[in-house]
Amino acid sequence: MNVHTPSAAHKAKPIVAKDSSFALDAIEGLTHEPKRLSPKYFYDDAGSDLFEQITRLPEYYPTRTELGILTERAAEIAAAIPKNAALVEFGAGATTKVRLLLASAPIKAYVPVDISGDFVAAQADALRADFPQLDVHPVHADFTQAFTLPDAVRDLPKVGFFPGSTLGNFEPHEAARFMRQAAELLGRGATMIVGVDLEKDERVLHAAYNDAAGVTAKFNLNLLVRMNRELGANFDLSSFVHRAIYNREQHRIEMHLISRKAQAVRVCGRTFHFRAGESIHTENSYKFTPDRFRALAQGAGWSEIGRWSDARGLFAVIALRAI
Ligand code: AVI
Repeated sequence: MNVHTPSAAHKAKPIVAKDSSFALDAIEGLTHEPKRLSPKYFYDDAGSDLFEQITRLPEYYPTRTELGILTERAAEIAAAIPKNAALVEFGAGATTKVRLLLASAPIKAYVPVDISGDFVAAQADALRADFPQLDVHPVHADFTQAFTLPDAVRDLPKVGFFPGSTLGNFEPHEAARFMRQAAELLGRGATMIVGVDLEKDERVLHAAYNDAAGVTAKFNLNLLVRMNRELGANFDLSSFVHRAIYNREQHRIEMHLISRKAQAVRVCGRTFHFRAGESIHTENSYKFTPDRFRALAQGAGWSEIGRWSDARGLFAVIALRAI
């Protein structure tokens, strides 16, 4: 799976060819038993807008809790950042979070890395205007794959930034691989600041992914809307329902789209059969205890140097050092 930090700027795509990665992944996922689709396809224009709405829902605590930590503990977090550092953000979402770091830490250069070249360029321009002393070097790349940093930041101390608990949308082996690649990219002695959603009362988790206004349901169902538009599919939205459950053994929220009845659906010119009650598994969102996160980071070459949490212990901002 290949998750990108959600942003509202990923442009609407025209109808895609049947051999596009979306088409190939959809066919593979709907053929798989149990059926599945990658959450990376949530974020078309409509999905990115819906995600923005999710971040403002009363039940969805992660975004506002992380922002609270970054604001209230700014001085301590800044102390973990070396002078004249290059800050490398994996996935360039809204600039709200990075602005908090830029305002409080001695950062010389900012390197936003995102698969959407247009978006990352627009974001870079906005930051250049507001932080005229800052060198901004956008990189247009898929941050889950190997890429190189701009020459201009080669000699600066490196700080990775991966907020938003997006790491939780990776499978555990993918999270470990991403963290290992980040350690190699940033180099020994580098710092990494990661937003981590913590394991908590299941009722809080359940509410966050089953909001009363139904925005998360719309966000999940938008995958079907997208397949209808881009893959010539004929999903009837009223015959699928959103379900989010907490899988305690796997420490993760699972999102599913459940078929309300036995039905056949056409996607990319092929027919896929659904049983009544059958699921398409669309997302995992892993939750960590501090110990489990520390073990994951350590196995990938990082040691923890700081951890800041909210009073309720919902979310943590964790600073790591590459060893
Ligand atoms: C982007 N990611 C961290 C969100 C999450 O909480 O796992 C995506 C999301 N899915 C449903 N609501 C929000």
